[in-house]
This record gives sequence, structure tokens and C-alpha cells, in this order.
Amino acid sequence: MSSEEDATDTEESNDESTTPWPTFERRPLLKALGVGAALSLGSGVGAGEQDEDEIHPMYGYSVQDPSEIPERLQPDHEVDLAAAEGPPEPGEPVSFFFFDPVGLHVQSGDIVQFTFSTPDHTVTAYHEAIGFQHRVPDEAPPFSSPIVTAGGAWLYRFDTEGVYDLYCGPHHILGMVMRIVVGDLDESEYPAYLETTEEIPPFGEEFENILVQFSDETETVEWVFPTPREVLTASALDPGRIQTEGSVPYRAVPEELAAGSAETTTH
Ligand SMILES: [Cu+2]
Repeated sequence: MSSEEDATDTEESNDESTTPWPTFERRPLLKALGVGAALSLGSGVGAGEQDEDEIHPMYGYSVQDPSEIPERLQPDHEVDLAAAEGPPEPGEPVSFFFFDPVGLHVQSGDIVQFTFSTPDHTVTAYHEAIGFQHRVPDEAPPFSSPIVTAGGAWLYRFDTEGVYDLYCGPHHILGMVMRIVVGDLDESEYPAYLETTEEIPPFGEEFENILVQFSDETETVEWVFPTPREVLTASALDPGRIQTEGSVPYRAVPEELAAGSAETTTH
């Protein structure tokens, strides 16, 4: 059977009617490989089109109006793609845009609705194929939402147990990141990447240096935004705390960072 599979592999699109392939076995493999277009062949939906009944493993499912979400895709959780409504509290970083909650615990197979309360965001996996350190389970494809219109929503189903770090493309540099823990994990099941935080973009120091280096007038710059590394290493996003609390509000992060900088500022 395995040799037959090999032989039919390259002609899959031409002999759909005679295919002996066990679809239910192929799907996890294709998902793992991130082969989005091939997944669509059996259902007759072309690449790039949205299947009305399916949450695509790479592209999810987007709606301009959350009331249009079909009954069978109703979400188990909701995350708001939010913007600050006022200036920060004294000592806190400037959090212009953020995920709220910033930490979320779900079970395998749960659907999360990301609500675009404000415009111009994405929900994107830290995946090496997208250009960053791989901070999602190995089986996870390089998934991302599109930029959904303001007021719309994007759905994603988290099928693999583990820890998922996500960022917003337009606002990554401003520290818009979050963590989703899928399943009940004890510490022995935590992924190794939780320990390699030096690979999370720091942005702050880099841009302070660049702004000074390329300006004749600027001699010192202070980065006022939370960095992705600061947010993802905050104790508010500890996977144990996320599992205990279920949902960690974004407010916990600037409060913690303000308290931390107050402790370390001695001059
Ligand atoms: Cu954003």
C-alpha cells in the first residue's frame, strides 16, 4: 500500500475519482506539512477560497460580521484585538495595541474567535517558516489570519496540545503578542522554546540604537513600548498561571512591567 501511495502522489489532482487514499489518515499529515491547497482538493474548494464549513489549518476562517459565524463553528473562547483608550499609567509601557486576554487556556479542538474590535491586526504564529523562532507545536502549520475588516472576526481551531506564541504582524514591534496553552500540561510537557527567550525579538534596544545611529540630532532614545520578549517572559504569561487562571487579562502585563522597572531603576 505504501508503494501505491508513492506512485499516486504526483497525480493526485488528476485521478480524484479512482483515488484509494484514506482521507482521514492523510489530513493530519497534510496539516503537519502545511499543505493547504492539497487539503482543498477533496472538497472541491480551490486554494484561497474559504470552505463554509471548515476552519482552514493555515488560514483559519474569517467573517466580516461575527453574527455570520455558522452554528457548527461557534467559538469556545474569544480574544479581543484591542487598542488603548487612553495614556498609560505612570511607569507603565505604552501599550497602543494588544491581545486581550493576553494568556488563554483552551482544550485541544477548541475554537477561538479573535475579534477585530480595532482595525489593522493579524493573528500570526511564531513559526520558522514565517521568519521567527518556532514557538508553536512542531505539528502546527505556519498559520496566520488575514487582516480582517474592523468589526469582523477570525476563527482558529487549536488541535495540537502545547504552547502557542502568537503575534500581530503590524504591531509586533509594539509588543502585540500573546500565548495560548492548549490542553492540560504539567511542567515536564512544556516546550523547550520557553527557555530560549533570547530568540524572541527584543526590538527596543535595536531601535534605540538605530534611531541614534541614523540621526544627527538624536543622542538618546528611550523605547517606551513593551517588547515581545518582555511580554512573553512576564510571569503573567507563565503557562502554569495561564492554566490556573484560564484567561489572563492584558492589564496584568503593563502592571507587572511597571513594577519590575520600578524595582530595577536605581538612578
Ligand atoms: Cu495589532
